[in-house]
Amino acid sequence: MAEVKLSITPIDRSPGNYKVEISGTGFEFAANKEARWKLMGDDPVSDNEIVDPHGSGVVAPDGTFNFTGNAIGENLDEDWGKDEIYAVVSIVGMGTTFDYESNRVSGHF
Ligand SMILES: [Ca+2]
Ligand SMILES: [Ca+2]
Repeated sequence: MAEVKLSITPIDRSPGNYKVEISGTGFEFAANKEARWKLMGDDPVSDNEIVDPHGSGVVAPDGTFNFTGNAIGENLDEDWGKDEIYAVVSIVGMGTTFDYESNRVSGHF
């Protein structure tokens, strides 16, 4: 089963900066296809897209991918109080676009 994992970790000695890692497994059906990723803020009414970072890459022949980006806390601060961030990975180039959501990462960014 296709699965996307998101992790957000503070960067040492760089206050307010975070390393974002998006990894996927089980994407054999999309081998060598393009995967575009973005981050979203989870909210009760409508989820907002995080402007940066975002990116794209290619799904490996074994159905995995691993993308990284840098985020500033200001962009991840999607909410008053605690923030809930998740990644959306879209597989393109297959006629239909397939979207996959990751786990939620909570924090005070
Ligand atoms: Ca929220
Ligand atoms: Ca916040």
